[in-house]
Amino acid sequence: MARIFSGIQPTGIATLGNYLGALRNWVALQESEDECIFCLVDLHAITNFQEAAALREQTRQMAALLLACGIDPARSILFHQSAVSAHARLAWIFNCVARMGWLKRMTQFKDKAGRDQEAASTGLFVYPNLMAADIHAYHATKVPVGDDQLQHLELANDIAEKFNHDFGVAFFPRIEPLVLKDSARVMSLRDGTKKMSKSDPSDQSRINMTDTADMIDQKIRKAKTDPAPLPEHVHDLASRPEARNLVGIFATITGQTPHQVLHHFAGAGFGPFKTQLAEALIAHIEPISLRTRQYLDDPTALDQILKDGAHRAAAIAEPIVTEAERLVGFLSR
Ligand code: AQP
Repeated sequence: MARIFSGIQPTGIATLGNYLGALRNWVALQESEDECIFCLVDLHAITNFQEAAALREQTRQMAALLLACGIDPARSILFHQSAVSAHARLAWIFNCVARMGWLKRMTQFKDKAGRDQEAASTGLFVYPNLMAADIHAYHATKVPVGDDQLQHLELANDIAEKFNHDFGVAFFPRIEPLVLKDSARVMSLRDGTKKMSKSDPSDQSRINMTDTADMIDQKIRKAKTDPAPLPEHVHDLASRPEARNLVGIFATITGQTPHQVLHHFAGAGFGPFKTQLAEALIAHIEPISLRTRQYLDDPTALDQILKDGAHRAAAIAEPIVTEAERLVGFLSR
């Protein structure tokens, strides 16, 4: 049995992108023989400023959504990162193992920091070290990731290798990325070249997993497209990022291939396509949204699920990180 670790930032309400690219796969992973640990990475979330009250609400909201999607706390460990101090302690050690040059090569820092890198938090710069600590604190060996995170996983392996080499041990295992088939990359509804993001300033750019049927319908109707009809072949979507994105969403949410979707809609305008896309999304999202609200109606029970999860997570991470601290030369606490 291997251990799987994955995290999501409570930086807003999860989007259809988070759902199709990550959450839906996490639920499926619970069927495997592996032990699953799912973490609401609030330490990562504050690498960009969050209002304190909003962060608390977003963390509960994300927990409720994960449960509503089918994460089962009886089978998996679900908790918030700041509740287990092992993450921050190991991240500090890794800050001292990783090299500046390694971090400077991280493309996600460049993307997220934007033009004014000098104004980015130092936390954002060392974000990959914390991500490495999240995984290595559990000796997890499988991490479900999208393409955009592969570079961070390579760095996590480089850090582990250097740690093992520096201290003459074989303590941290190698991590394998779990590249999931059918894992979809969902793009913004306003710009098909940009990833759909929960922190995009425009709410019209995304479908939130808590949107009502009316909101979903309205956002899909207003989603950017082009004047040409839907083509017959998938390769004809290559230079039409918005159309390609909507066809991709349609295919993923209805369990078809883009080819099958185009076979049905080829030659038609976007009107009828969008109507059916909105219907399919509503049928999928509405029950999840309803269950999320039910979990949020009982914050005490929700907090208890996270506390239990943190307790179980700490029971795994504490001895591993304590041993890492001993190897580094810290006196025991
Ligand atoms: N648009 C997307 N399509 C497919 N997968 C996506 N993920 C995020 N957006 C898409 C996947 O969701 C998981 C959790 O992501 P995260 O919250 O830890 O960070 P992120 O990738 O930075 O997601 P956001 O929504 O864009 O957050 P903000 O706006 O706060 O930066 C990851 O597995 C990610 O690949």
